[in-house]
Amino acid sequence: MESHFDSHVEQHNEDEFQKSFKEMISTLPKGNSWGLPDHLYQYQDFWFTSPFLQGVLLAQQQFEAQPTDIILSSAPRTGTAWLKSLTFATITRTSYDDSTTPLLFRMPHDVVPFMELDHAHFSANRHLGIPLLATHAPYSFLPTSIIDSGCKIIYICRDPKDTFVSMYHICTRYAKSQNTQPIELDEAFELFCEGVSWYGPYWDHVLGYWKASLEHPDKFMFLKYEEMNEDTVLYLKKLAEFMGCPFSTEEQQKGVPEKIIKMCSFENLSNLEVNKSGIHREGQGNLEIQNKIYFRKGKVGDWKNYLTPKMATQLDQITQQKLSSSGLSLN
Ligand code: PAP
Repeated sequence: MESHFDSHVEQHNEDEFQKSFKEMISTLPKGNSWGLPDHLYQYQDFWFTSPFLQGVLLAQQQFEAQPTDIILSSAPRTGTAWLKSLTFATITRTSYDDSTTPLLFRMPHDVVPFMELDHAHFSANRHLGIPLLATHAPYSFLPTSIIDSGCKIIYICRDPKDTFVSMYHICTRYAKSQNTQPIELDEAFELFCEGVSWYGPYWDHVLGYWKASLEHPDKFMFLKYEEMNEDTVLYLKKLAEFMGCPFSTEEQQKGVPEKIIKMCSFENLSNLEVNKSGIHREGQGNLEIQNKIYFRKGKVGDWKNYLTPKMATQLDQITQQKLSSSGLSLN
């Protein structure tokens, strides 16, 4: 059955929504743009750019989750594209192999859509039996239908130091591609520490999902980029089980998990022509970005090449303070 979210929103409602959104956003606290064309706006304790906030609020009104949906959640720069490619390749492994998968000619963000921006694309995937939908929305912003339907949620997080360094780089690379003035590292660092970053404060984003995962362990899988990197085979098998499509003994003997991991590796994906020369969201104004900007190094601990020991200690202290008594560690 076609859901309300899948169908076109009536033009009148859409116009009304945009009008009230425009009015509402003009009243919000405005934050630094990190050198990008869009400012950040603070709404209910989190910072968003306008198109993403609009997308989250629209999804809250319209998205009707189904119990079989699988939501991939993450704060920006924590491993979303990697998680998308691994889950997509695992779910579609009986339809495609490593020589036919759409991941060879579409970048991961074009293969698994974002709730905030890609409604139509998701319904097409769902009809094809690919129930994966991604979001950067904080837990408290998820549409109630996601919580009520009991659908599964996979969250990935990352050491805040590497997350910050990755975020700083995507902003400077994007600014350079647009010939605008990139933000300085020190300024970006202060903003990140203060929580003024995309979907930040980063720690609050992680904690929202962490607490929810403790309350509903059967519905949540909580991953860390570093642990996935350390033992990808183990975590891919766990992911497959969690998604309801475990690898059979025969598949394991044939090395199917290892093949998926190789295909989705940073080295492989970043060297594909589509990810070297393709454009993401072509023609969508400020959302348009070169695919290659998304792929940088894919390493754990690259922060050591950018942060001074003082900066690293400062971030670690914030992390310790924010996560104290949560039972979660991030570095
Ligand atoms: P997004 O918020 O822009 O979607 P996201 O995919 O969550 O970003 O994270 C990007 C990070 O994952 C980048 O890290 P880096 O800046 O430290 O290098 C990116 O390089 C890394 N990444 C992308 N693809 C992969 C992959 N296949 N395996 C491991 N890391 C990856």
